[in-house]
Amino acid sequence: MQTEPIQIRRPIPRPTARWQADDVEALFALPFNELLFKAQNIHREHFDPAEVQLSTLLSIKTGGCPENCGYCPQSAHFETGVEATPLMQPDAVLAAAQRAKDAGATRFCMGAAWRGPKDRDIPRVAELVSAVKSLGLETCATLGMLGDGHAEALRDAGLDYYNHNIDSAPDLYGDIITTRQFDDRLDTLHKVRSAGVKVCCGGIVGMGESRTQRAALIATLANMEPYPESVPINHLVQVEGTPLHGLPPLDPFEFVRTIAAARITMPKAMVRLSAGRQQLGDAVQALCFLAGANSIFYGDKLLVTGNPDVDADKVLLGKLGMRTS
Ligand code: SAM
Ligand code: DTB
Ligand code: SF4
Repeated sequence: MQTEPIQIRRPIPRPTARWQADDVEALFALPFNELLFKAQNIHREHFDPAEVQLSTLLSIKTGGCPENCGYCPQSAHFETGVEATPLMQPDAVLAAAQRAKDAGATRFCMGAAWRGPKDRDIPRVAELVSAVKSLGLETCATLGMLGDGHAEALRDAGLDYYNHNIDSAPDLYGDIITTRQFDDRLDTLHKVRSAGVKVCCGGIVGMGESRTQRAALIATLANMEPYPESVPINHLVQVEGTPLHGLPPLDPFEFVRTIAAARITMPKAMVRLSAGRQQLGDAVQALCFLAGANSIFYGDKLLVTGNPDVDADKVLLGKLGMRTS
């Protein structure tokens, strides 16, 4: 009698996340020196450890934002004293970009306090992107949630990077912002990737999150396919009038650990020391470079809050023997 060959049913291989949040938390739990040693070794496989990249920010449209991000001084929901302004004119943006280039920046990031641009805003921002690109700078924009076709139009104007942060671990997001969902962020990030624009995506620490949530933030970034080319790690700048003002400060070593975890899990990304450098001070920033940070926001201002001034940064980088790339 003819018998049917036995069918061996193998389980269909499913893609597994590169990083489990538990594994990232285990990195955080390493003895500090061991974590930094591991991060520095990985850093050296991919980068010159003495090099740092400089990005300058400009707020091209400030304040009056309809979103209620609990950390943000530009939200119209909170009394922070930030005045709303219209979108800047191209000549003023070009002059700021030229100053940034003269000071040594290689990337220029334009930020707008929008929930997202309207269709009619896109040609105006595209004009700004082309103008900045014509100076030979890398261009980045952060405008909120993008609609269909926006990323493509900005790409065609010369946009190299789009910044859109996930900001927190998914399970903390709803405590910080209620006017949009975590998945809205992923949707815009998908649009940016699909258009072939490079992704700048990171988060904020010091928002009252647990270590488990810091690890989950890093794991979420590291599991993106592919992970972001640029990863800005912001230390919350507490601004009076915002709901997150008055939180107990984060232990600075936790900030350094977060940088190290980002470097280990995203070995080839530019890991940027972003908001909060003024509060961190020189010694903690030096530890962050040891932990694998290789980029900073450079210039006297972030979007509306302060940043170490250019001269102070030149002195710090000089003392550490770091070169700009
Ligand atoms: N409106 C756009 C958006 O939210 O994507 C772009 C500008 S928004 C100011 C860009 C990022 O700045 C936020 O995602 C957040 O990570 C960071 N940010 C804003 N306020 C901050 C603060 N007080 N401290 C640290 N980072 C902050
Ligand atoms: C990012 O991750 N941090 C920058 C940039 N991307 C747009 C913004 C920091 C803002 C800090 C508070 C302020 O000055 O508004
Ligand atoms: Fe608006 Fe962006 Fe600030 Fe949120 S972070 S309030 S979206 S400017």
